[in-house]
Parts: sequence; structure tokens; C-alpha cells
Amino acid sequence: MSPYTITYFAVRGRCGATRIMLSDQDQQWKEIVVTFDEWMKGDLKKTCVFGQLPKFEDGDLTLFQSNAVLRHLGRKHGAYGKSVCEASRIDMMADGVEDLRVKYLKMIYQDYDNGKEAYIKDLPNHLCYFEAVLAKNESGFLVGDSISFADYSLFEVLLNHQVLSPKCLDSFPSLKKFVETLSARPKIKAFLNSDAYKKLPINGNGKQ
Ligand code: GTB
Repeated sequence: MSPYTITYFAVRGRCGATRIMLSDQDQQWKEIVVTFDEWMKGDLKKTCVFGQLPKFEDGDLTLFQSNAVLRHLGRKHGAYGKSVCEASRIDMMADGVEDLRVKYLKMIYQDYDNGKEAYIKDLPNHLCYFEAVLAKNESGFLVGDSISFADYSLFEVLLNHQVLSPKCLDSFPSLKKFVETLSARPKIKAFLNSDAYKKLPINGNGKQ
């Protein structure tokens, strides 16, 4: 039986990259879906270390913070580099992805109607950094020659951005290739084609 359980709302949201990573690593997991009404009762919130979901369980270990979950899975499944230096560079890239994710979420949840156009216009100024890193690494991954949790996180953020602005990767050949390559990995491809993935909205407010 799988040791993994995700407790979260019925969205991709902060669990999108985790689910893609678990799929690609050939892992099973259980989902506990929390409705808005259940959450508003407040009992579950009180038990969450930062008062928020997702909650991730690996047997007796309970984690909060989606990036801590990705790092945990990276350590367990060999997706955290092959040396201390690679691991540190993976952390750096993952933090860069988090900066972009936070900008995106701020626009989606706080400024969609007024800010979407300006966000899309400014997007190349953020994507260019990831393009430069990928263009320099022949492996097609962010760091080293194997996939890391930072790659899953970047991949998932880029998928969301392609929904927001379908042409946003057109002037970034390495990013485009990165998305194509990861989308074609058999287990990721199967997951992205699954009902479990397709039925969930990207964000909790229906904006995308
Ligand atoms: N840094 C944390 C992480 O990475 O895990 C951020 C977690 C977070 O923002 N959690 C949000 C939450 O628990 C849900 S993700 N919010 C409830 C609260 O703070 O009380 C965003 C989100 C918003 C709304 C819905 N929804 O309505 O279904 C789903 C997800």
C-alpha cells in the first residue's frame, strides 16, 4: 500500500507539481479532498502547522508547505541531484520557480481582471532566466543530467502559463523543448491525460 496521502482542495493549485512528480516516479497516492464548507468549519485548519493546505503524509511523517513536500520526494526518489553542490543549485532553481509561482498566484487571486494583460506583457522578463539556464545545460534539465523536483515545479508552472497565454513560450526554444520533453515522458503523459488531472481546475477561484 502506498504511504502517501495528499489532503487538499479540489484543485491542481499547490499540489500540481507534487502529483506530476509522484506520477513520473511511479508512485501511488491517496487523495483526501476537502470542500470549502468543511474547511470553513475550522477544525482541520487548527491542526495544520501554518493553518493551510496541502497536507502531505508519508506514513507517520506529516508535512505542510508544498515545496517541502517536493524536496522530501526529491530526497526519497533520487530527484535532488547527485552531489551537495547539485542539490544547492536545484534549491536555487526551485526558489526561482517559487518566485514566479507567487507572482502568478498574486495576479490570479488578487488582480486577474486588471492585471492579467500587464502580467503577460512582463512575463518574458521572468521566463528569460529559466531559458538561459536550460539553454546552457545539454541534458535538458535545470541542473545536472537527471530530473529533479525543481524540474517538476518549473514544468507545472509553465503548463499553467501556457493556459494563461498560449504563445508565451514561442520565443523561448529551450523552455518549449523542456515542456515538450517532460510532457512526453510516458508516466507524465498518462497522468496529464487522466481524468484525475483533467477534472481539477488549475486555481481555486476558477481563473486561469
Ligand atoms: N506556502 C504554502 C504552500 O506552498 O503549501 C501555501 C499554501 C496555501 O496557500 N494554501 C491555501 C490555503 O490553505 C490553499 S492554495 N488557504 C486556506 C486558508 O488560508 O485558510 C490556494 C487555493 C485557494 C482557494 C481554493 N479553493 O477555493 O478551492 C483552493 C486553493
